[in-house]
Parts: sequence; C-alpha cells; structure tokens
Amino acid sequence: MERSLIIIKPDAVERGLTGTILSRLEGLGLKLVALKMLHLDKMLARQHYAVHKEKPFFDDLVNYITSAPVVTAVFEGERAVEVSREAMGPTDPSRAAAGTIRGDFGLDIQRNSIHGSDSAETAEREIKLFFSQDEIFSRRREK
Ligand code: D4T
Repeated sequence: MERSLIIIKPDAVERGLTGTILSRLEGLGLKLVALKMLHLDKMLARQHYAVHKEKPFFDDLVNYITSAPVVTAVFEGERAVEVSREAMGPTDPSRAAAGTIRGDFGLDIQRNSIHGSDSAETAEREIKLFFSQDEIFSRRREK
C-alpha cells in the first residue's frame, strides 16, 4: 500500500476549494488517513522544497507557500502517488486538461492549488515533515 502527501495550497484554501479537492481524491478510491491545517514557517517550507533550493523560483515559492494557511493530507491506496498526480494534472495549469485539479482550479504555475508527492520514497520523507506516527490513521475503508 502506497502513500502520498497532499498539500492544498494557499490559493485553493483561500477560495474555499479544500472540500472539493479532498472529495476528488477520495472519489478515486484513495483513503484519507491524515489531515491537518497549518501555516507553514519558512524553515519547514525550505525543507519540504529542498530539492528546488538552487532553482530561480525557490524564494518566491517559499514566500508563497508560507503566505497563508494550507491543508495537508495523507492519502493511502494502491499506486496512490500516480493516481493522485494524474488527478492533479501537470505543474502548469495552462497545460493541464479540464477535469484535472490544476486544470480546473490552478491560477498559474506558482498558485497551482495542490502539491502531491512525486514518488513513494519522496512521500515517506514528506509525510515525516508534516505528521507524527500517531497522527496517521491507517485503516480499511468502509464501503
Ligand atoms: P509540486 O511539488 O507542488 O507537486 O509540483 P510538481 O511536482 O508538479 O512540480 P515541481 O516539483 O517541478 O515544482 C515544485 C513547485 O514549484 C512551483 N513552481 C515550479 C514555480 O513556482 N515556478 C516554476 O517555474 C516551476 C517549474 C510549482 C510547484
């Protein structure tokens, strides 16, 4: 069973899209096993996006993700990473198909509404940044 860390980004939280986005992922059969609203501090944002620290957009990205509260979630399921990234669509909303989360709600490449882990290994690292073991409720989904 695979897990993915999802972050509903400030643009989506501010526009009242949290429930809609969580519902889309649940609708794909993924199990919600952890959920938290928080305002990231700069240190956590830099850790989360550490792979991008040399990129020209890094400082803007950290400023954006720490600008307002986000909602973080862990979803669990078979191929949870791939299933959630397909539902998200590509990074740039202008290239994302209608029906994908970024295609429907993303505003631009920075304010693209959602983050999802890009591999099972990344997910394990990211989940540890945001959740302790006792905040993750791994369970069988009821019909
Ligand atoms: P995340 O990590 O948010 O799920 O996005 P992706 O996996 O789809 O995209 P990414 O790692 O390439 O980018 C991480 C994050 O940086 C923002 N970004 C990206 C940005 O603000 N400007 C840019 O030019 C790029 C390429 C968006 C997502």
